[in-house]
Amino acid sequence: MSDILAPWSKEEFEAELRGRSSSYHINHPFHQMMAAGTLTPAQLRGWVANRFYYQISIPLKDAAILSNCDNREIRREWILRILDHDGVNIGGVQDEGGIEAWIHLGGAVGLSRDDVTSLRHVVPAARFAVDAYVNFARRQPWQEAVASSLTELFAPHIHQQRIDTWPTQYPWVDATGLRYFKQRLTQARRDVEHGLHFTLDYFSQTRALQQRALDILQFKLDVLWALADAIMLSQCEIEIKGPKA
Ligand code: AHQ
Repeated sequence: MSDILAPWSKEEFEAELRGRSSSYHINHPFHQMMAAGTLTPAQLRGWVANRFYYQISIPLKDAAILSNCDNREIRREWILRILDHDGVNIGGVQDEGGIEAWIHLGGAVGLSRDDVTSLRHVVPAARFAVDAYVNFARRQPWQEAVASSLTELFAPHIHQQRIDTWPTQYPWVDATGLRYFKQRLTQARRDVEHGLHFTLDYFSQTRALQQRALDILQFKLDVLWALADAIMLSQCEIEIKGPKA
C-alpha cells in the first residue's frame, strides 16, 4: 500500500517517528520502578552490570556503520560517537569516554571494576538483545543503521529522569556515578540532530522508505524493551557486603 502513497512531508515524517515514543523503554515496568525508587540496591547493580554490555557494544555498532559507509561527510560526524564511548587523547584533548564513565557508575553502586568488565553478570537474553542490534548494523545498509539510532530522540528524557531522581531515590549511590547520564544529555542531542537530519532526507524519497524507517525504529525500540525485559525477568540481583548493600 505504501508503494502508491505520496511521501509524508518531512514535518509529518518526523512527527511519525516521534510518535513511537510510547514504545520507548522509559515506559517499561523496570524503568518505571527505577524512577519510582522501588528497585533494590541488588536490582540496580544488576541493571548497571547488564547495561555495560550495551555500552561496550555501541562502538562496535558504530564501527560497523563506518565500515559500510562510503560517505566521507557522514563518517566525519559518525566517528565522534566512537570517541564519545572509547575516550580520546589527541593533541592534548583528553576524555576518559563513556565506557570508563559507566565503569565508574558501577563503582558508585558498589560494584568492583571486575564485576562490570568481566561481564559475568550479563544474562543471556540481554546479550541476545544487544547482539541483535550490533548484527543489524553489520548486515543492513549503513543508512538503515543510522535510522536505528533514532531511539535517542527519546533518550534525553530518560537520562534527565535518572539525574533528577537517583539522588533522592537512591541516596546510597555515589552522585559522581551520574556523570555518564549528564554527558549523554549533550551527546545524545548532537547525535539526534545529525541522525534525524539524514533520516528525514534519505528516507523521504518514497512513502515505502519512510515506512521502512518507522519499522527500523520500532525494531530498535524493541531491542531496548527486550533488554529491560531480560534484566527484570532474569532477576539479576547482585548482592554485596558493606555500606552499599
Ligand atoms: O548511553 C546510550 C548511548 O550511548 C546510545 C547510543 C545510541 C545508539 O546509537 O543507538 N543509543 C543510545 C542509548 C544510550 N542509553 C540508553 C539509556 O536508556 O540509557 C538509551 C539508548 C537509546 O535511546 O538508544
